[in-house]
Amino acid sequence: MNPFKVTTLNEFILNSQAQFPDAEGDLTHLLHHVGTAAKIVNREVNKAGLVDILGEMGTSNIQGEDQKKLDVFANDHFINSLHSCGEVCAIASEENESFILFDDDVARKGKYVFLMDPLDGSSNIDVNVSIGTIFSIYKRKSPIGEKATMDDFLQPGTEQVAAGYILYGSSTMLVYTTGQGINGFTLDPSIGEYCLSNTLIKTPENGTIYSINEGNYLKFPAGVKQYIKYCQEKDEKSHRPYSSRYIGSLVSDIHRNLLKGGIFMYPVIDNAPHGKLRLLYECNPIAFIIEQAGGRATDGKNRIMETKPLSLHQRTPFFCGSSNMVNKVEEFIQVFG
Ligand code: AHM
Ligand code: MG
Repeated sequence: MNPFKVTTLNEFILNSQAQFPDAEGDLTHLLHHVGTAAKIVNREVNKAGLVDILGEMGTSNIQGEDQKKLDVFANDHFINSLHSCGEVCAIASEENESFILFDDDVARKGKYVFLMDPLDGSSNIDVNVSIGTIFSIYKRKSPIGEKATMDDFLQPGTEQVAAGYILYGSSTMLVYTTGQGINGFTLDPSIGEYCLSNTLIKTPENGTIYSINEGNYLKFPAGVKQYIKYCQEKDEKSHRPYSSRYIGSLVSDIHRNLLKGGIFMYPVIDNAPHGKLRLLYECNPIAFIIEQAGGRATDGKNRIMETKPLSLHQRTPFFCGSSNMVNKVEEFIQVFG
């Protein structure tokens, strides 16, 4: 192996495209734009403490949550960048009630719809804790050349053609899949390029980390409470008690567990009877990544990616990570509810 060989994201996606002689390069072009938009968001995230971009915008998004200025910047920036790329006919975002239709001649010919949470974990921005962008890409169902429709977005996760996340952490990473495994790229700020750092990531079948907001313990279903007890019990063979780790930034919690092995859980709770996380632009893309790494993602009973979406901002309970850990929590849910 040549120690000086660096594979950049753009080189990697071009090489990947070359394996499919019929590919027209449009997804490659789109992924390139995602990477570039994320670099600019990363620049703003990094200097957030220096300029007046921290703090609340004074408006709320459609879910009644306060919007932070960086949320708004990331949302606007991804929308504009993906519009200019010409491969996307419409975008759905956590920050916008309805989808955004690109109704010009070029974009109407775009083959893809793009769904995103432009800046997830935004309550962590002000305190300099890692945040992320999550994205999901589908081929449109509506005829190319016409206006995109809601049905283009309400496809099950199994139809995703690509998905990924960007982690704005101690270093910035882009992790994505097109269904041929997952690869991770670390942004080298000195050259401004994402460099391949994690090839064909596989997550351990058994992990020793459980991630859940235990402050909600009293509101959890009985099966989840019993599983947490199981995680805390001593058993040398299964390396219990497990460690509890919870950042409150989905991308960061998932990324850590992906590499180390673990389970992330956001169940239904009394005041969130359908769970908190959104199916289309949080759970489905993460589920695609985790499955490609050999893990599992379910709502406690059913595979997340097979859920038929009914609305853009639909929420779902979410259990995701090392396959044997997800199997185990499902057993508890089946017995105790
Ligand atoms: P957001 O999209 O408003 O940022 O909320 C999503 C975040 C996830 O990143 C994280 O897993 C979860 O909400 C944390 O929720 P809680 O604070 O209820 O534990
Ligand atoms: Mg979010």
